[in-house]
Amino acid sequence: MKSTQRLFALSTLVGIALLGCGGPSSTSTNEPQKTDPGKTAPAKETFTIGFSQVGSESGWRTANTESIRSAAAERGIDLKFADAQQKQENQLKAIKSFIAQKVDVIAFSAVVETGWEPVLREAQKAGIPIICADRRPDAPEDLFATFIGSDFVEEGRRAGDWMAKKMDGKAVIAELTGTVGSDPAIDRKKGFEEVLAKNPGMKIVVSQTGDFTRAKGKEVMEAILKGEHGSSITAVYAHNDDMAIGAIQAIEEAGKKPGTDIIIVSIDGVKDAFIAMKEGKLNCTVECNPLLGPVIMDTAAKLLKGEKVERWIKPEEGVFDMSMAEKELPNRKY
Ligand code: GYE
Repeated sequence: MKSTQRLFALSTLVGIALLGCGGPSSTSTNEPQKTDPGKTAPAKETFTIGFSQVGSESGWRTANTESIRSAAAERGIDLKFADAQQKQENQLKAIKSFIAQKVDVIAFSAVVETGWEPVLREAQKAGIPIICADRRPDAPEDLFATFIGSDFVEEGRRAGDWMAKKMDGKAVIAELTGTVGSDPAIDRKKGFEEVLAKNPGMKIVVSQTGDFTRAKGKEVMEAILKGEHGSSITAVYAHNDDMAIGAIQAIEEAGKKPGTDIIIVSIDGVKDAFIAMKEGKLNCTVECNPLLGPVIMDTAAKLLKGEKVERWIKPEEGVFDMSMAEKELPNRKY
Protein backbone atom coordinates (compact mmCIF):
# COMPACT_ATOMS: atom_id res chain seq x y z
CA MET A 1 0.00 0.00 0.00
CA LYS A 2 1.26 3.46 -0.89
CA SER A 3 2.08 5.39 2.26
CA THR A 4 -0.50 8.03 1.34
CA GLN A 5 -3.18 5.35 1.41
CA ARG A 6 -1.92 4.05 4.73
CA LEU A 7 -2.08 7.55 6.01
CA PHE A 8 -5.66 7.89 4.86
CA ALA A 9 -6.65 4.65 6.58
CA LEU A 10 -4.99 5.81 9.78
CA SER A 11 -6.49 9.23 9.72
CA THR A 12 -9.93 7.73 9.23
CA LEU A 13 -9.39 5.69 12.37
CA VAL A 14 -8.24 8.52 14.56
CA GLY A 15 -10.73 10.95 13.12
CA ILE A 16 -10.11 13.84 10.81
CA ALA A 17 -9.91 17.35 12.14
CA LEU A 18 -11.90 19.72 10.01
CA LEU A 19 -10.96 23.19 8.99
CA GLY A 20 -13.47 25.73 7.90
CA CYS A 21 -12.65 28.23 5.18
CA GLY A 22 -10.11 30.65 6.55
CA GLY A 23 -9.24 28.77 9.71
CA PRO A 24 -9.97 26.02 12.17
CA SER A 25 -13.59 25.46 13.11
CA SER A 26 -14.83 23.80 16.28
CA THR A 27 -16.57 20.62 15.24
CA SER A 28 -17.54 18.83 18.43
CA THR A 29 -19.13 21.27 20.80
CA ASN A 30 -22.76 21.86 21.66
CA GLU A 31 -21.93 25.04 23.52
CA PRO A 32 -23.16 28.21 21.84
CA GLN A 33 -20.29 30.17 20.44
CA LYS A 34 -19.72 33.25 22.58
CA THR A 35 -16.96 34.99 20.71
CA ASP A 36 -16.16 35.43 17.06
CA PRO A 37 -13.02 33.31 16.63
CA GLY A 38 -11.95 35.52 13.75
CA LYS A 39 -11.66 38.45 16.15
CA THR A 40 -9.62 36.70 18.84
CA ALA A 41 -5.92 37.42 18.45
CA PRO A 42 -3.90 34.19 18.34
CA ALA A 43 -1.54 33.45 21.24
CA LYS A 44 2.02 34.78 20.95
CA GLU A 45 4.72 32.19 20.26
CA THR A 46 8.50 32.36 20.40
CA PHE A 47 9.65 29.51 18.19
CA THR A 48 11.30 29.37 14.77
CA ILE A 49 9.78 27.55 11.79
CA GLY A 50 11.42 26.88 8.43
CA PHE A 51 8.97 26.68 5.53
CA SER A 52 10.00 25.34 2.14
CA GLN A 53 7.42 26.51 -0.40
CA VAL A 54 6.93 24.98 -3.87
CA GLY A 55 7.14 28.24 -5.81
CA SER A 56 4.81 30.95 -7.05
CA GLU A 57 3.21 29.12 -9.96
CA SER A 58 -0.45 29.97 -9.37
CA GLY A 59 -3.03 32.20 -7.69
CA TRP A 60 -3.58 29.38 -5.20
CA ARG A 61 0.12 29.42 -4.29
CA THR A 62 0.15 33.20 -3.82
CA ALA A 63 -2.77 32.94 -1.38
CA ASN A 64 -1.09 30.03 0.42
CA THR A 65 2.18 31.94 0.87
CA GLU A 66 0.36 35.03 2.09
CA SER A 67 -1.62 32.93 4.60
CA ILE A 68 1.59 31.34 5.96
CA ARG A 69 3.42 34.65 6.24
CA SER A 70 0.57 36.49 7.95
CA ALA A 71 -0.23 33.64 10.37
CA ALA A 72 3.42 33.57 11.48
CA ALA A 73 3.55 37.36 11.84
CA GLU A 74 0.32 37.51 13.89
CA ARG A 75 1.72 35.00 16.36
CA GLY A 76 5.21 36.50 16.52
CA ILE A 77 6.71 33.29 15.12
CA ASP A 78 10.12 33.60 13.46
CA LEU A 79 9.46 32.29 9.92
CA LYS A 80 12.31 31.34 7.63
CA PHE A 81 10.67 31.13 4.22
CA ALA A 82 12.29 29.61 1.11
CA ASP A 83 10.74 29.63 -2.38
CA ALA A 84 11.95 26.60 -4.36
CA GLN A 85 10.81 27.82 -7.78
CA GLN A 86 9.23 24.42 -8.48
CA LYS A 87 12.57 22.58 -8.07
CA GLN A 88 13.00 19.70 -5.66
CA GLU A 89 16.76 20.27 -5.40
CA ASN A 90 16.05 23.76 -4.01
CA GLN A 91 13.68 22.29 -1.45
CA LEU A 92 16.25 19.71 -0.35
CA LYS A 93 18.81 22.48 0.08
CA ALA A 94 16.36 24.64 2.04
CA ILE A 95 15.41 21.80 4.40
CA LYS A 96 19.08 20.93 4.99
CA SER A 97 19.79 24.56 5.78
CA PHE A 98 16.84 24.68 8.23
CA ILE A 99 18.35 21.64 9.97
CA ALA A 100 21.77 23.34 10.11
CA GLN A 101 20.16 26.47 11.55
CA LYS A 102 18.46 24.32 14.22
CA VAL A 103 14.95 25.67 13.63
CA ASP A 104 12.31 24.31 16.02
CA VAL A 105 9.92 22.98 13.34
CA ILE A 106 10.17 22.39 9.59
CA ALA A 107 7.15 22.57 7.30
CA PHE A 108 7.20 21.98 3.57
CA SER A 109 4.99 21.44 0.57
CA ALA A 110 6.57 18.65 -1.51
CA VAL A 111 6.85 19.69 -5.15
CA VAL A 112 6.86 16.01 -6.18
CA GLU A 113 5.94 12.94 -4.14
CA THR A 114 9.17 10.94 -4.18
CA GLY A 115 12.77 11.44 -3.03
CA TRP A 116 12.28 12.82 0.48
CA GLU A 117 13.22 9.99 2.79
CA PRO A 118 16.94 10.81 3.34
CA VAL A 119 16.36 14.47 4.20
CA LEU A 120 13.41 13.62 6.44
CA ARG A 121 15.62 11.12 8.26
CA GLU A 122 18.21 13.87 8.77
CA ALA A 123 15.56 16.10 10.33
CA GLN A 124 14.37 13.23 12.52
CA LYS A 125 17.94 12.59 13.69
CA ALA A 126 18.25 16.27 14.59
CA GLY A 127 14.99 16.00 16.58
CA ILE A 128 13.12 18.53 14.43
CA PRO A 129 9.43 17.72 13.84
CA ILE A 130 8.19 17.88 10.25
CA ILE A 131 4.81 19.16 9.09
CA CYS A 132 3.83 18.26 5.53
CA ALA A 133 1.67 21.07 4.24
CA ASP A 134 -0.52 21.16 1.13
CA ARG A 135 1.29 18.41 -0.84
CA ARG A 136 2.08 15.10 0.75
CA PRO A 137 5.34 13.23 0.10
CA ASP A 138 5.31 9.48 -0.46
CA ALA A 139 7.49 8.74 2.58
CA PRO A 140 7.18 6.49 5.64
CA GLU A 141 4.67 8.06 7.98
CA ASP A 142 6.92 7.94 11.04
CA LEU A 143 9.08 10.58 9.32
CA PHE A 144 6.51 13.35 9.62
CA ALA A 145 4.12 14.46 12.34
CA THR A 146 1.11 15.33 10.25
CA PHE A 147 -0.22 16.20 6.82
CA ILE A 148 -2.23 19.42 6.56
CA GLY A 149 -3.95 19.60 3.20
CA SER A 150 -6.76 18.56 0.90
CA ASP A 151 -8.07 15.24 -0.36
CA PHE A 152 -7.02 15.58 -4.00
CA VAL A 153 -8.62 12.29 -5.10
CA GLU A 154 -11.94 13.58 -3.83
CA GLU A 155 -11.41 16.86 -5.71
CA GLY A 156 -10.85 14.89 -8.93
CA ARG A 157 -14.02 12.89 -8.28
CA ARG A 158 -16.00 16.05 -7.69
CA ALA A 159 -14.75 17.55 -10.96
CA GLY A 160 -15.66 14.33 -12.80
CA ASP A 161 -19.09 14.03 -11.19
CA TRP A 162 -19.94 17.61 -12.09
CA MET A 163 -18.83 17.10 -15.69
CA ALA A 164 -20.71 13.79 -16.02
CA LYS A 165 -23.91 15.42 -14.84
CA LYS A 166 -23.52 18.53 -16.96
CA MET A 167 -22.65 16.58 -20.11
CA ASP A 168 -25.00 13.68 -19.61
CA GLY A 169 -22.12 11.22 -19.48
CA LYS A 170 -20.80 12.13 -22.94
CA ALA A 171 -17.56 14.08 -23.36
CA VAL A 172 -14.41 14.14 -25.47
CA ILE A 173 -11.97 15.47 -22.92
CA ALA A 174 -8.62 17.29 -23.00
CA GLU A 175 -6.92 17.01 -19.62
CA LEU A 176 -4.40 19.61 -18.47
CA THR A 177 -2.44 17.98 -15.68
CA GLY A 178 -0.47 19.64 -12.89
CA THR A 179 3.25 19.26 -12.20
CA VAL A 180 4.39 15.76 -13.20
CA GLY A 181 4.94 13.57 -10.14
CA SER A 182 3.17 15.93 -7.71
CA ASP A 183 0.60 14.65 -5.24
CA PRO A 184 -2.27 16.84 -6.54
CA ALA A 185 -1.59 15.95 -10.21
CA ILE A 186 -1.49 12.22 -9.47
CA ASP A 187 -4.53 12.18 -7.22
CA ARG A 188 -6.71 14.61 -9.16
CA LYS A 189 -6.24 12.40 -12.21
CA LYS A 190 -7.04 9.29 -10.20
CA GLY A 191 -10.27 10.68 -8.76
CA PHE A 192 -11.45 11.96 -12.14
CA GLU A 193 -10.69 8.63 -13.82
CA GLU A 194 -12.78 6.82 -11.21
CA VAL A 195 -15.76 8.75 -12.56
CA LEU A 196 -14.78 8.02 -16.18
CA ALA A 197 -14.71 4.30 -15.38
CA LYS A 198 -18.43 4.54 -14.59
CA ASN A 199 -19.20 6.67 -17.65
CA PRO A 200 -18.10 4.91 -20.85
CA GLY A 201 -19.28 7.88 -22.94
CA MET A 202 -16.61 10.10 -21.38
CA LYS A 203 -13.04 9.78 -22.61
CA ILE A 204 -9.78 11.64 -22.12
CA VAL A 205 -8.38 11.79 -25.67
CA VAL A 206 -5.39 13.93 -24.83
CA SER A 207 -3.62 14.62 -21.53
CA GLN A 208 -0.69 16.99 -21.16
CA THR A 209 0.98 18.84 -18.34
CA GLY A 210 0.65 22.60 -17.97
CA ASP A 211 2.75 22.54 -14.75
CA PHE A 212 -0.03 24.38 -12.85
CA THR A 213 0.76 27.67 -14.64
CA ARG A 214 -1.41 29.94 -16.75
CA ALA A 215 1.24 30.39 -19.46
CA LYS A 216 1.76 26.65 -19.93
CA GLY A 217 -1.97 25.97 -19.76
CA LYS A 218 -2.40 28.32 -22.70
CA GLU A 219 0.52 26.91 -24.64
CA VAL A 220 -0.61 23.31 -24.20
CA MET A 221 -4.22 24.09 -25.09
CA GLU A 222 -3.12 25.90 -28.25
CA ALA A 223 -1.19 22.82 -29.33
CA ILE A 224 -4.12 20.53 -28.48
CA LEU A 225 -6.55 22.62 -30.54
CA LYS A 226 -4.21 22.47 -33.52
CA GLY A 227 -3.58 18.72 -33.07
CA GLU A 228 -5.45 15.65 -34.29
CA HIS A 229 -8.20 15.89 -31.61
CA GLY A 230 -8.55 19.67 -31.82
CA SER A 231 -11.90 19.77 -33.57
CA SER A 232 -13.51 16.99 -31.55
CA ILE A 233 -12.80 18.23 -27.99
CA THR A 234 -16.01 19.02 -26.10
CA ALA A 235 -14.59 19.41 -22.59
CA VAL A 236 -11.47 20.44 -20.68
CA TYR A 237 -10.50 19.14 -17.26
CA ALA A 238 -7.73 21.33 -15.81
CA HIS A 239 -6.02 20.34 -12.55
CA ASN A 240 -6.04 24.00 -11.49
CA ASP A 241 -7.79 27.27 -12.29
CA ASP A 242 -4.69 29.00 -13.68
CA MET A 243 -4.27 26.38 -16.43
CA ALA A 244 -8.01 26.62 -17.18
CA ILE A 245 -7.70 30.39 -17.56
CA GLY A 246 -4.76 29.91 -19.92
CA ALA A 247 -6.82 27.36 -21.87
CA ILE A 248 -9.74 29.81 -22.06
CA GLN A 249 -7.46 32.32 -23.78
CA ALA A 250 -6.28 29.69 -26.26
CA ILE A 251 -9.85 28.59 -27.01
CA GLU A 252 -10.95 32.17 -27.64
CA GLU A 253 -7.96 32.81 -29.89
CA ALA A 254 -8.92 29.71 -31.88
CA GLY A 255 -12.33 31.31 -32.49
CA LYS A 256 -14.37 29.09 -30.14
CA LYS A 257 -16.49 29.99 -27.12
CA PRO A 258 -15.08 28.64 -23.84
CA GLY A 259 -17.88 27.64 -21.48
CA THR A 260 -20.26 26.99 -24.38
CA ASP A 261 -18.49 25.22 -27.28
CA ILE A 262 -16.12 23.61 -24.82
CA ILE A 263 -17.17 22.89 -21.22
CA ILE A 264 -14.39 23.64 -18.73
CA VAL A 265 -13.99 22.32 -15.20
CA SER A 266 -11.02 23.10 -12.97
CA ILE A 267 -9.87 23.00 -9.35
CA ASP A 268 -8.87 25.61 -6.70
CA GLY A 269 -11.68 28.17 -6.54
CA VAL A 270 -9.50 31.28 -6.78
CA LYS A 271 -11.12 34.68 -7.41
CA ASP A 272 -10.06 34.71 -11.07
CA ALA A 273 -12.00 31.48 -11.59
CA PHE A 274 -15.13 33.11 -10.19
CA ILE A 275 -14.59 36.07 -12.51
CA ALA A 276 -14.23 33.70 -15.49
CA MET A 277 -17.41 31.87 -14.41
CA LYS A 278 -19.27 35.17 -14.05
CA GLU A 279 -18.21 35.97 -17.62
CA GLY A 280 -19.58 32.59 -18.75
CA LYS A 281 -16.16 31.23 -19.78
CA LEU A 282 -15.49 28.67 -17.04
CA ASN A 283 -18.23 26.21 -16.09
CA CYS A 284 -17.20 24.89 -12.69
CA THR A 285 -14.43 25.10 -10.09
CA VAL A 286 -13.86 22.60 -7.31
CA GLU A 287 -12.59 24.37 -4.21
CA CYS A 288 -9.15 23.64 -2.71
CA ASN A 289 -8.48 25.82 0.32
CA PRO A 290 -5.01 27.47 0.38
CA LEU A 291 -5.54 29.32 3.68
CA LEU A 292 -3.52 26.83 5.69
CA GLY A 293 -1.25 29.31 7.51
CA PRO A 294 -3.14 29.50 10.85
CA VAL A 295 -3.49 25.74 11.24
CA ILE A 296 0.16 25.13 10.24
CA MET A 297 1.36 27.58 12.91
CA ASP A 298 -1.05 26.30 15.58
CA THR A 299 -0.09 22.70 14.83
CA ALA A 300 3.62 23.58 15.10
CA ALA A 301 2.94 25.17 18.51
CA LYS A 302 1.09 22.03 19.65
CA LEU A 303 3.90 19.74 18.52
CA LEU A 304 6.44 21.78 20.46
CA LYS A 305 4.27 21.54 23.59
CA GLY A 306 4.14 17.77 23.12
CA GLU A 307 0.41 17.78 22.37
CA LYS A 308 -1.17 15.16 20.13
CA VAL A 309 -2.06 16.23 16.59
CA GLU A 310 -4.16 14.44 13.95
CA ARG A 311 -2.34 12.52 11.21
CA TRP A 312 -4.32 14.31 8.52
CA ILE A 313 -5.84 17.75 8.98
CA LYS A 314 -8.20 18.50 6.10
CA PRO A 315 -9.93 21.69 5.01
CA GLU A 316 -13.65 21.73 4.23
CA GLU A 317 -14.27 22.50 0.57
CA GLY A 318 -17.16 23.00 -1.83
CA VAL A 319 -17.99 22.90 -5.54
CA PHE A 320 -19.07 26.05 -7.36
CA ASP A 321 -20.50 26.38 -10.84
CA MET A 322 -21.24 29.27 -13.14
CA SER A 323 -24.73 29.80 -11.75
CA MET A 324 -23.28 30.52 -8.27
CA ALA A 325 -20.42 32.78 -9.38
CA GLU A 326 -21.98 36.22 -9.14
CA LYS A 327 -23.37 35.65 -5.65
CA GLU A 328 -20.20 33.99 -4.35
CA LEU A 329 -17.58 36.33 -5.79
CA PRO A 330 -17.80 38.98 -3.03
CA ASN A 331 -17.34 36.26 -0.36
CA ARG A 332 -14.14 34.84 -1.80
CA LYS A 333 -11.10 35.31 0.43
CA TYR A 334 -8.49 34.40 -2.16
O1 GYE B 1 -4.07 23.35 -6.82
C1 GYE B 1 -2.26 24.60 -7.69
C2 GYE B 1 -0.92 24.85 -7.13
O2 GYE B 1 -0.66 21.92 -4.34
C3 GYE B 1 -2.99 22.11 -4.06
O3 GYE B 1 -0.61 23.69 -6.41
C4 GYE B 1 -1.76 22.72 -4.59
C5 GYE B 1 -1.80 23.05 -6.06
C6 GYE B 1 -2.89 23.97 -6.50
O4 GYE B 1 0.00 25.25 -8.00
O5 GYE B 1 -2.88 25.76 -8.15
